[in-house]
Amino acid sequence: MNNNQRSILLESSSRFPPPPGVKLSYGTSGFRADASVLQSTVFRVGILAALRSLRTQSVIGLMITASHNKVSDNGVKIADPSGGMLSQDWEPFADALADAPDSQRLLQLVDDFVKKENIPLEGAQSAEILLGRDTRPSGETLLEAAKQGINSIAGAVAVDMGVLTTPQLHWMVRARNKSMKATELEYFEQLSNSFRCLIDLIPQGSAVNKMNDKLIVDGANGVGGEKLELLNKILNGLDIEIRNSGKQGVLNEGVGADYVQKEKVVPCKFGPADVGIRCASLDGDADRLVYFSVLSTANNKIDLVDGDKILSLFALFIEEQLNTVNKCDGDTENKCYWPTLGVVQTAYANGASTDYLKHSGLEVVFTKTGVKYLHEKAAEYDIGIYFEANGHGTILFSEGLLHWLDGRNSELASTSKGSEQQKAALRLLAVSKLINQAVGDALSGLLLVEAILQHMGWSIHRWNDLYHDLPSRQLKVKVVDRTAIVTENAETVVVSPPGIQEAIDAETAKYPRGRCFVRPSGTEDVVRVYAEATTQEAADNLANSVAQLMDQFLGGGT
Ligand code: NG1
Ligand code: ZN
Repeated sequence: MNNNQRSILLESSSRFPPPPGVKLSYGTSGFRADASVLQSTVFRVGILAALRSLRTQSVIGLMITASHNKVSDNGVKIADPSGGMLSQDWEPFADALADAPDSQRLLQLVDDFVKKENIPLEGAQSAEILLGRDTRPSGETLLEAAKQGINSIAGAVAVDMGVLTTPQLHWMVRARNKSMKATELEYFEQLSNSFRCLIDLIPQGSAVNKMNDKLIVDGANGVGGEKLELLNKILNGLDIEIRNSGKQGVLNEGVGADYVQKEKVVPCKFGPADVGIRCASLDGDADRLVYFSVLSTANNKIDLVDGDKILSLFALFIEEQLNTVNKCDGDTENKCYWPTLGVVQTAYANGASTDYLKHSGLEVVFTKTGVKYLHEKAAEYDIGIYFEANGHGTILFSEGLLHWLDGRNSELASTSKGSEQQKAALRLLAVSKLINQAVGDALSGLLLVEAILQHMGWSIHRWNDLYHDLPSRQLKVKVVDRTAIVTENAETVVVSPPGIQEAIDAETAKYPRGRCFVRPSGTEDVVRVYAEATTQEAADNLANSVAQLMDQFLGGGT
């Protein structure tokens, strides 16, 4: 590092001293905390993003959001060149950088890391970082801190893309690195064109017209509602009403996908008048999507159609199209290609969904909680479909499969234009363009759900009847040090502190079909408890007893 770079870094970092006593780690989804303590972290993530861009010689993304957390929180995360999450081997450096107590230590860390990673740091190479933020009031100041971090590295340029959903920013990073146009308009056009394509390919005579009813979307009072209003203007074939679009009401307060999924009640501005109508909820940065319908009985209860069921719908549709495209008649047999198809879930997936997917003949694998793990696993297949129960997920297509589908489509266009096989190939190609290949995206996921429901001629009730969820309960427990809990086996077994797993097992054994696990949250200072059983009462009791065990073993207070 030359002296000029050294003095720029020292000077700028002295303007962003870390708040005393705050220790953050790059958890499930970047750094998250109360917005008031994040200035220095975001500044340092700006430095990190610039170094990452120099190292990869690619465009990098930096997103300021705390997703479904309360409005006073905020957070920051990096999008890698592929549009995915920051490579895990850089996370320890991210942690060290965020925790450096002063400018000198920060400089030392950067110096060592630059040498270790061979990063060209003398300004000879350029770096470009796309910045996005959600609608949180703290976003603007934090974005400024990120810019200053980026500007502290010679040759690095920050490009402010404005208020965006998290998946929009990831999509833009991916598109830029594929030398494609990457504005918001292009994003909207890609979504609306591929959606239109799927609608145009709906088989004649399917129950489509009966399905052409209204969808009501809860925008969580965040960026998703705002963006859906824009997208809706260029869509046709859908009747969407948007509520909680952020003009009134507080972000994520009594609204949004996280609230709806965890509480299983209607969000604000929904009620008895909506009984029977198909409804959907986005989260605060629009990377999660759940559907629901309002029940006619009182108490604001809903029928929840969660990420597991979105996954099941997508998997059924993809399987059907693969079977059709490969329908081999005689001499075309050698043209068949059976891609690997994998479904990825976490321990939070409802047991009934896993049973259903397995009985449908699908390969189901499990990873730890966190999109980075699911995404990585899904990328091992030609088609990898992943979803968290909370509604975050997408479908990944391998380049090889897309190439084969393109070829198959051209060939069928000349031999049997308009055949079912060709239509299936076109549908799969359209899905690969509609669904965000970078990260889970509520807007593109919503359009795919809508297209598939129209294709199948299904109501939300028919979809929800694919299988029936086992009753479940999720609780949070505040403990002295949540990192004391160490898990294995996709977080289903606690290996430390000793004795906890045995105690959980003993409790779980009391309930027929009982299942229970605990893990430290990566985004909040809590231990999460999940329990499943054959009745709601049993699931609640199991969760409560295990929450008490956490208290006994780890101290704190529930
Ligand atoms: P943590 O706080 O680590 O449980 C939550 C979600 C994750 C993921 C991240 C990122 C649950 C149980 N956990 O993580 O699935 O979405 O937030 O936003 O929903
Ligand atoms: Zn989110």
